[in-house]
Amino acid sequence: MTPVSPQHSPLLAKELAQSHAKRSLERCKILSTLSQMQGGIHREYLSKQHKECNRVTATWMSDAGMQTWQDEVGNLWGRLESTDPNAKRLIIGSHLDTVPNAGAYDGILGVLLAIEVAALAHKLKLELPFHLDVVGFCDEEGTRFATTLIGSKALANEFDPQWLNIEDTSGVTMRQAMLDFGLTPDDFTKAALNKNQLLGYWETHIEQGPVLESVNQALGVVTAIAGAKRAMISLTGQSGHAGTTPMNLRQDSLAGCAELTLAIEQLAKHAKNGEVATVGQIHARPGATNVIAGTTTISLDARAQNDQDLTKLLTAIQSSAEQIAKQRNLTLDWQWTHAADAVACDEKIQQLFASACKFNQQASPALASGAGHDAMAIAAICPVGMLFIRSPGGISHHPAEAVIDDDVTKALSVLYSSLVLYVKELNS
Ligand code: HGY
Ligand code: MN
Ligand code: MN
Repeated sequence: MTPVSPQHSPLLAKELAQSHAKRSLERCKILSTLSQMQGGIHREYLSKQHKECNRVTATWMSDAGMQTWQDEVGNLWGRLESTDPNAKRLIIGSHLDTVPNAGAYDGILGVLLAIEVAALAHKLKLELPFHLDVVGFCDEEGTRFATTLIGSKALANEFDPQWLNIEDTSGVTMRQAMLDFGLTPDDFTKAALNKNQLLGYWETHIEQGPVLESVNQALGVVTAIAGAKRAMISLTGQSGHAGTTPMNLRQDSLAGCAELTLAIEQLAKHAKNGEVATVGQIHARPGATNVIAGTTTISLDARAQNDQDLTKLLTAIQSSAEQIAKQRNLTLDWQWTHAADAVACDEKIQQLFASACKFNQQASPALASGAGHDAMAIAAICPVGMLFIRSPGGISHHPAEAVIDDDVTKALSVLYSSLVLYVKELNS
């Protein structure tokens, strides 16, 4: 390996960028076939498809000259070693799990672009003053076990042992699913990283919203990631016969949850700073056409650009829930399932990405992220930065999720330029 010298220009040759970007898109398609749903993409934490995805992605990491391993909670790792065995670590990556009926790029493309950067650094014999560690997080979406950022929180030593008892919709606990996957559940603490070894965490991700398209830009540099809280809210009344129970004598939990869902929508709509709140799931029991639902549970996902606005919105939602429960003579149960504070991206990493964009004659519009990302959890142990790629139509968490090939080429070029500029900065 030769030290970074003039021939290591921060600019990647266009044909190299194009060929490696093309390969990352081909690999997104390959990974999208590792799905647990017919006719669509769905790969959840600790599924057989997750195991196969880690296996396939690890082979691509090895081809890129990396050592590979899987950690104690199922995150996949690849390392392009520094010549200095005691070097610190720069982590680049994203997540390999998906929502149900997902697109092919959310998370996945970020991991595969990180592998391409490592492959290029290896091919171009870029000498690294740090270990370049690529991570494929095991669970960012949090759709199997209600809680989320499981893999990244484990790195930050924030894996909650209570999670091991959470059951999925089939009644399988996380503990059992980890055992079936070949993990030792109680070893989760070993996945935690030593933050003194970390230089930073970079994540490339599709924007999943309309902003970059609205300014006709391929890339953007993320300033902050919205704070999020999730809860499961249950109202319990009285199950009863749909034909014989007069309307004025009912304690209908489903009607109560319906009223609360609309109240949640109105409270978020009338909030002032772009707050959002979503009820994505409703589960009525016993769930028969001719039975008044005794207990109904709805999911709540609420987000805001700062923690004060989020607290204000959630307080209003909680008091509305209490009011509806009282008026309808229902019992309210509120279970928090996830909380991630709003996170500011590191200024120096933002500047590095902006300089790299400039090297590549790219604008670098700054924007906040409404979507949550693993970077939120990693921010607890090192500086984080995110590079966004335009989402045509702002569509995501949907099969129509797309990227523009040339935008991916630009993202790879900027990511590679960032790496070379960062190496030069550390060597200077
Ligand atoms: O829900 C989110 O914001 C992310 O896509 N998991
Ligand atoms: Mn994502
Ligand atoms: Mn997502």
